[in-house]
Amino acid sequence: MLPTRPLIIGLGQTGLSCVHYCLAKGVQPVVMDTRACPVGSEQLPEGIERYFGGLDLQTILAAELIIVSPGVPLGTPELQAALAKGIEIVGDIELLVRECTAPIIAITGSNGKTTVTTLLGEMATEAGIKVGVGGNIGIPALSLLQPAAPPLELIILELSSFQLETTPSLQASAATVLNISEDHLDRYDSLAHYRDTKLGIYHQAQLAVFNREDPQTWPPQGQAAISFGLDEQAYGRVLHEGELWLSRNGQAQLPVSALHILGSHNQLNALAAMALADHAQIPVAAQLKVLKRFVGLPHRCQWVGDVKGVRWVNDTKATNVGATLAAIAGVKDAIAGRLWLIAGGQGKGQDFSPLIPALQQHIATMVCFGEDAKQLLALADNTRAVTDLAAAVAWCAEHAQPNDWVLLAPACASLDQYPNYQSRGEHFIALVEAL
Ligand code: UMA
Ligand code: ADP
Repeated sequence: MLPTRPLIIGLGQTGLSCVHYCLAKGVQPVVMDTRACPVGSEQLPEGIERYFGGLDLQTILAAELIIVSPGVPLGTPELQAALAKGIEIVGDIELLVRECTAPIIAITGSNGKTTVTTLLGEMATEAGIKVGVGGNIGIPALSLLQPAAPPLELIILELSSFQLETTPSLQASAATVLNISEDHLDRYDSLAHYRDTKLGIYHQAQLAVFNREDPQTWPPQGQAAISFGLDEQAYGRVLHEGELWLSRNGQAQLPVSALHILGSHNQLNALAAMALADHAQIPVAAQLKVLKRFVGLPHRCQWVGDVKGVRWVNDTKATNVGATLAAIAGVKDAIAGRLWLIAGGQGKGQDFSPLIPALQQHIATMVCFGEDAKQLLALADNTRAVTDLAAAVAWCAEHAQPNDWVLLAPACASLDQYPNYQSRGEHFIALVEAL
């Protein structure tokens, strides 16, 4: 039950979906946002009480329930004051799970969430299941609750650590943490804090699906669990008819060569999707059909074009070091010439040093731009500073030779120079097309 005047903090996609949810429940929310003119304000229905340009402590402390957007940290002093006063603070995902009766499959991890969420959603659709897919993938979860539509049989949620912080009642049918590598350390005080928040996804889940190669993803002892990895166990890989196949309990299912998505990280993504799909009783035929046709998502190791014999690849979604390393590992064996890397932006407090071995072994030059370029430049000698992405593309176009590849995999968020990672990727594509 919602109180009569819930307070929504943060407009944007999530806040707007919460406004519509409250109105559908016959409740008038109050909206607050630190920005003077927040994204989404033009879509806010007239008559909704609003406070823009800062957080009003008096209104916050008078609230019975606060619904907070994922981008607003719980550590914000005004929210801490509300918690200290015993005011309940939840996120949109909590409202969804309190309401919906369909089983929920919940997916988190530092990287691969959107790929696995999309694969699983397509598998369910292929099997004729009425499925709703939402969450951090960019579809606010509450928009899945459509009273007029036939009820959903399955809900698949991509969840960020921010969303998990405010979802205490998630009791997923199956939940996975795909992998853990450094990210969002501007919001968490340590990697352990970030990891523990992610592992909250397993709380009261019927089945935990974990990455046996990454101990940071392992669920608590005693929880029902199944693993995926690159060896022969459970969901894994076997040698069959002279090549590697994805496998289930040692039984070959699909040759790795039949996948269009590159790299062993994407094989792990496929195996995680299979494990979750089995739990959701999605037939194997539907799983394999989707795995065979899936060509990957835009902005993730996306082939942009070949110009004068040089291949250009857009992996703007590599917003942390783990994703950049996965992208390099995924493409390196396919390259006859050299690999040029474009990186930089906001580092979010990450340690960039895990890039050093890859820079030494696989990269001709890393061309760096953006707010945290200095930290990247300090990693190795084969680095080069430029002012922006346009200059990076121009420099690589000048130096790369036929058979070389140029990879945009920034290891950083884009927000110092772009509204989001997509805009950075689209700018890159436009720059390459103009060469
Ligand atoms: N805001 C404040 N004060 C703050 C911070 C934000 O008032 O201190 C306001 C902003 O002005 C904004 C509003 O809060 O108007 C909402 O911001 P939001 O950042 O929560 O954005 P949404 O549009 O609601 O998008 C969110 C997720 N954003 C974040 O977690 C930062 C989207 O994930 C998600 O797709 C969407 O909900 C739907 O569920 C994006 C993301 O970057 C893709 N996620 C991070 C990631 O993947 O690494 C976690
Ligand atoms: P997320 O939604 O978690 O950001 P995506 O599927 O959008 O994940 O992929 C984001 C980036 O992470 C891409 O750049 C991709 O190359 C890389 N990536 C995808 N899957 C994995 C994985 N399993 N391990 C490491 N990196 C990955």
